[in-house]
Amino acid sequence: MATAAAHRTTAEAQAGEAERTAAYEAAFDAAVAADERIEPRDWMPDAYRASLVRQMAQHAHSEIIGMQPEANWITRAPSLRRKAILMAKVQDEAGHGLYLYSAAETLGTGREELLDKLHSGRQKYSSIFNYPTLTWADVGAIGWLVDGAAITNQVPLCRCSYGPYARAMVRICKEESFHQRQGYELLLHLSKGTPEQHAMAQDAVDRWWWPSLMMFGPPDDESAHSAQSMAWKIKRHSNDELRQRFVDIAVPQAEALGLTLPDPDLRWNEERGQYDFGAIDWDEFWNVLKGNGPCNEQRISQRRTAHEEGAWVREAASAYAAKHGKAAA
Ligand code: FAQ
Repeated sequence: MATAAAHRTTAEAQAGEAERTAAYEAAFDAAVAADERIEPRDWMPDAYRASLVRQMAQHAHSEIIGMQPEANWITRAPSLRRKAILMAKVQDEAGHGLYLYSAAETLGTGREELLDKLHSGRQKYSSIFNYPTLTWADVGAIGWLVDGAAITNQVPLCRCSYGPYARAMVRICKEESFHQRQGYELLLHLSKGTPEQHAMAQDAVDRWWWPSLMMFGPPDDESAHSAQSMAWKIKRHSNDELRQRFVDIAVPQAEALGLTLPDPDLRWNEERGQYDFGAIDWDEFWNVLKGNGPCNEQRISQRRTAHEEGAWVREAASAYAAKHGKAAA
């Protein structure tokens, strides 16, 4: 008898739990449908939380790894003005990483854990940062194309259903917009400069164009996460939609710069009201994701070294916080 009663109690408790979860789930779905923000203390499906951590971590890692290709040129910037601008930009990227790691922390995942996953290759960062910056014009091409692609992808993230991520994106997009314009202005100067400078600008655009298109992720029919992320309103547009939007913005800008985009199939499609463009080399993209891009090893080893060399700063900050009765950083 006692055992039957115990079973009944367990079954009742399980039924009650399932009912509560269904009610939480219905409230979550209704909030997403009504375009309300999900906040850290709200109930959310485990898979929603996990997918957000995955995307936000990859985004944060991209910001801090993305400091490396341009930082390579700080000491060789051609003037004090250019050096100051580039330093400010690279510093901004560090700040973006911090906002995003902090936003990910609101989901219960600490920065140490995320950095550990980056350093051990268990989490990704954007494919674009595995390409080398060979000349000064690359700084311009990164600003114009890479930051331009980043803005196109990130403006819709300001309306992401998860509040802390959406709010972090507002400031990030404002700063990316400044970055994009500095790159454009730099390339304009080179393009209108000496024939050698023009050639250097063209060469940089030739090398950065296709990898920039790959930043938007695989084609829609190969994008594992898009359908669910769009249903949850984490993503508002598909990878291909945003890629097309970027191409349509970039073509007239290239004309104004006096530079050509390295795609013989690029042409206006009157019917679609959009530009057609050539086939992307997806083998190259997947290969870079697997770790075989030109700079993958260099980027990760430099990141690990920077982390190890910064250990004393973290220790000092923790000691200071302990001394002053604050929570350790
Ligand atoms: N690189 O199913 P999907 C910047 C992975 S901007 C590497 O389509 P999803 C600013 C993807 O994670 C760059 N991996 O994935 C800056 C997934 O793998 P998983 C960062 C990529 O999430 C400028 C698999 O492929 N921006 O840093 C890439 O729905 C200048 C299947 O893909 C963001 O992270 C890629 N390009 O869509 C800094 C924006 N694409 O996780 C310095 C936020 C896809 O299953 C200097 N993220 N993968 O192992 C997003 O909008 C999305 O995550 C996408 C990918 C659109 C990137």
